[in-house]
Amino acid sequence: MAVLIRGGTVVNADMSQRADVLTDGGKIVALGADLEAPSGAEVVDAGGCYVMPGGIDPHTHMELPFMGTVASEDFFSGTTAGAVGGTTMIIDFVIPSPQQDVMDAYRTWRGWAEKAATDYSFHVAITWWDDSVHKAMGTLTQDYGVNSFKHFMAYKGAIMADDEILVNSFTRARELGAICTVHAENGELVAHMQQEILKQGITGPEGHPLSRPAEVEGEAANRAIRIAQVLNVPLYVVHNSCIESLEAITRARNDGQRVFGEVLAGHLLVDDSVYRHPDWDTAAAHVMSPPFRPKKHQEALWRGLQAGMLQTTATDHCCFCAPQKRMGHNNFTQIPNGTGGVEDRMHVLWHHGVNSGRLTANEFVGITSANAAKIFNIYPRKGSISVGADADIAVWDPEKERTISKETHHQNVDYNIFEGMKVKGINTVTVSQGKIVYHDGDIRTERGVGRYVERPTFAPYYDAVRRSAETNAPTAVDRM
Ligand code: URQ
Ligand code: ZN
Ligand code: ZN
Repeated sequence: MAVLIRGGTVVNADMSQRADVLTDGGKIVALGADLEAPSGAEVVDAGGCYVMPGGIDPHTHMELPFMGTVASEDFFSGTTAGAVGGTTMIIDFVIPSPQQDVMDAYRTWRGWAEKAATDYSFHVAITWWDDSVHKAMGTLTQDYGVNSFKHFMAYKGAIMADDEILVNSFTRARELGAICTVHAENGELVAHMQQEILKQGITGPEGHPLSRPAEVEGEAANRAIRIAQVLNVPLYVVHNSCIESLEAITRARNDGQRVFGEVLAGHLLVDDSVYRHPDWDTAAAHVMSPPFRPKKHQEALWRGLQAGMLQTTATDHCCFCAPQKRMGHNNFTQIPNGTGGVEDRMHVLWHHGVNSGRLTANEFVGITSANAAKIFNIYPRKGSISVGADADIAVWDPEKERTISKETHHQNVDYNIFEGMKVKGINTVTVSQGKIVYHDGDIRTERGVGRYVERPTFAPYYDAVRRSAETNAPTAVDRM
């Protein structure tokens, strides 16, 4: 089925142009003026609208088993909600339990994701280490299109990667041509601070941010950056929430180190006052890690995006409903960590990013799609409106308004961290794999049509490193 998107302005990360867009067979097949609609094609009038690459959310956790429960959003409902909001691909996480066979975990998550409505991929978390993990990393990069390995430096006693695991895994990732990603919070400090706060009799959600101040994140971000520097492996720091981690990334990037930073839409717009809300459920709904921070961090994060020190935006969509959050009713350390946002990310970033003048429309495409595609090596198949690219498209009406609410969102969670927020500029049409999956309130997603997207390793970079190791000739890499 062909789709002709007529009369719009194509907005890519690098340029904009007035052009019609023709898709067929799931690919973009033509861009140009006054394109003819093949017989049987669906025609979308994009007059006055922008035609942008579908969003890529590089950080979600659909149906994640975590802290004694399972996230309420599954791969079908979550990718549907994403499509309603203009996002056409997610990168989720395989998170083996310590001692769990990594390939078994990978197969389990692949099974869960088969219900997805739009395309998806997986970062694989390294939560323990032995020869089997070393081997599995090779299998995953060479046979399954995994080029990114995640490390939780938080969550002691559960999935925390200590320095030994970081060093082993980072070394292996470099050999394989993969990128390392980290959840940067010092898990030892968090565990200690949690007990200290409980001893003071603070058991409510207000204890959560107190147990993981920004310094805890800044230390871990810098430690991961330094380990990556010594081991010469690229690093991607997920959900930067504070000045301290942004400063660590900025220093490293100014030194020419290959470090990338992600920021959540939530951390850009929600502050720590939520934890002092008188309603327990409301405060607990916002318990996620790193926690929402005082406002001063938000402006710094926006500046980080504007300056190019942070390259991607995500949601860390990991939903738990009130009954689940109440598992921690007497002890904040037992409140399942996670919040939603996959449906609202692009809307809130356009309103507060582009309408505010902080970002251009092209930069918006960069931070919501193209940059993640480049970093995770699927550009320009994804993240681009160009001939040959996947036909994943958001038709964006800059005049259309929406008020965000749990009453009207399509996320399977009973709370919305952007509740009541009025935004102007949203997608009216979403195209995934060349099919219209959303059109002005009409949701047409289909269970199970989403595809697993393989992501190749970064061979040229690592070939240079490998050659230099063999010939001892210094390369640009060694001079970094
Ligand atoms: O830490 C994460 O990224 C997962 C477990 C989601 N939860 C969260 O609080 N961020
Ligand atoms: Zn995390
Ligand atoms: Zn996460």
